[in-house]
Amino acid sequence: RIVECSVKSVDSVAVSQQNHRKGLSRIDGLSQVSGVLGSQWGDEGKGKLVDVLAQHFDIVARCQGGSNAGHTIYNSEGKKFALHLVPSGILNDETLCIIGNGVVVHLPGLFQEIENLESNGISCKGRILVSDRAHLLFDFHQVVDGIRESELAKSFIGTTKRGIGPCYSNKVTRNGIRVSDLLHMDTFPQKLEQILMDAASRFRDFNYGPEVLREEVERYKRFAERLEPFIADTVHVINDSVSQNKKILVEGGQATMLDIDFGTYPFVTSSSPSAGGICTGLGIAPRTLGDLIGVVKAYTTRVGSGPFPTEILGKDGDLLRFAGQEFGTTTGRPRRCGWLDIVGLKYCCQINGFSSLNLTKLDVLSNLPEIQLGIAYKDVDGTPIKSFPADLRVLERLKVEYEVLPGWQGDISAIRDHAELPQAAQRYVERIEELVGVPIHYIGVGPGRDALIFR
Ligand code: 2SA
Ligand code: GDP
Ligand code: MG
Repeated sequence: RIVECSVKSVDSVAVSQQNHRKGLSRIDGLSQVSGVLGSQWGDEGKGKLVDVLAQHFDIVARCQGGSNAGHTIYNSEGKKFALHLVPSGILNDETLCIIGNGVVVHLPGLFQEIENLESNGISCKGRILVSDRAHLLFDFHQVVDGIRESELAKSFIGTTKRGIGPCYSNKVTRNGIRVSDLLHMDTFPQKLEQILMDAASRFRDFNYGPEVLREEVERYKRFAERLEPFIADTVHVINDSVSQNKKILVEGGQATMLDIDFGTYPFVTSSSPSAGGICTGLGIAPRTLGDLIGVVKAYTTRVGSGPFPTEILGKDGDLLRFAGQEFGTTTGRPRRCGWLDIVGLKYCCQINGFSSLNLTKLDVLSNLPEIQLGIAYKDVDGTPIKSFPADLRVLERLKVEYEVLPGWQGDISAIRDHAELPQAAQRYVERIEELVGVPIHYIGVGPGRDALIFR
């Protein structure tokens, strides 16, 4: 059920139907357990691809991150939804959405998202499951996130201040509170008091009184009742579904360049948005994993601090930001913009073993006189850098070697056939494929569901 696009002429009807058929065969060919992962610094357009593919999957599952993620999708009437915790399969009535054990769950945010969806006629009852192993992210984690950022002063990370780092810290310190703890309200207050005390002993600016604790416990008693029908052993649900031959699509949040291990540490998020995070965040065995699609924007964006070798500063960067409407889906922050970084992309492909790529926002590059591709890194002394550097000092001072390609003129957003794209746009797509060695099976030419060229 790929949504048909609005068409204007008989020719475009034929092209659209052909694209539709190509899409069906591409999607039908995807493995039983497939994944969609970000391959830059996030906001590549993962939500849109997941929404399109979800129509052909039984389950869509999130495995890491939390409400720092912002996935923008549009329904077939063009209504916009910004999702943070709820998987992007929710617009498809028959898809079960799972929030896996690797996710950190802010319940007030989740309920707000559910209310917003339901007020727009999207039923969530019985369609969202939250892992009993997932960790709870409390409001105080968000406060601590803000305090940590202030402490860092000029070297702040530029987090979304959604409490992600502090919540994963509790998880790893082993004093976190999990969703299953909501089913034991007798011990919950003591556990909550312990992590509040822990935070208060570390941060002078963080304080809580007995009144705050009491109110929070009462609030979570109500949340516990409300969440109960959503709580499940999702490890069992997913593995059971695998044995029943159901199709499962994993939706990554953030991206490999923000991965706690592989990203530009410490300017990263606190989870594993790369392939490994699927196994640990859902309880899926590695050999069960099939196709992984890397989502890559036709240029690069980054929100928050940290190295960005191909960044375009000044007026040209601003032009790209406005053309691509590059503002954070969660925080509204302006995103930094730059050219596509092939070195970084190859590194991501290596780590994740992508079977194909979805190149998104190609339409945004229209009408530029020329387009640059960052194809190699060199150290300040001119020595070629062979792999993506771990060392921030190297990353910050390296020189990028660019290949310059001709741009194309005109609007490409109504095109639904690769062969009908301007020659220069086709060349751009093919050159990326050549350099990276992974086929581009999907090309985004607009934000809507239908604005996708299948190859
Ligand atoms: P955090 O909040 O601890 O995960 O922040 C750590 C770094 O991870 C980056 N990060 C993101 N980067 C891009 N998009 C994200 N989601 C939102 C969106 C972001 C927004 O979809 O636009 O609205 O600002 C996201 N989430 C985390 C973050 O910028 C830090 O660099
Ligand atoms: P995600 O976090 O990877 O899901 O991406 P975001 O939703 O944060 O940001 C991607 C933005 O680009 C959203 O506003 C999408 O609606 C939009 N988008 C996705 N694909 C395309 C595309 O091919 N062309 C254009 N113009 N916009 C797109
Ligand atoms: Mg986003």
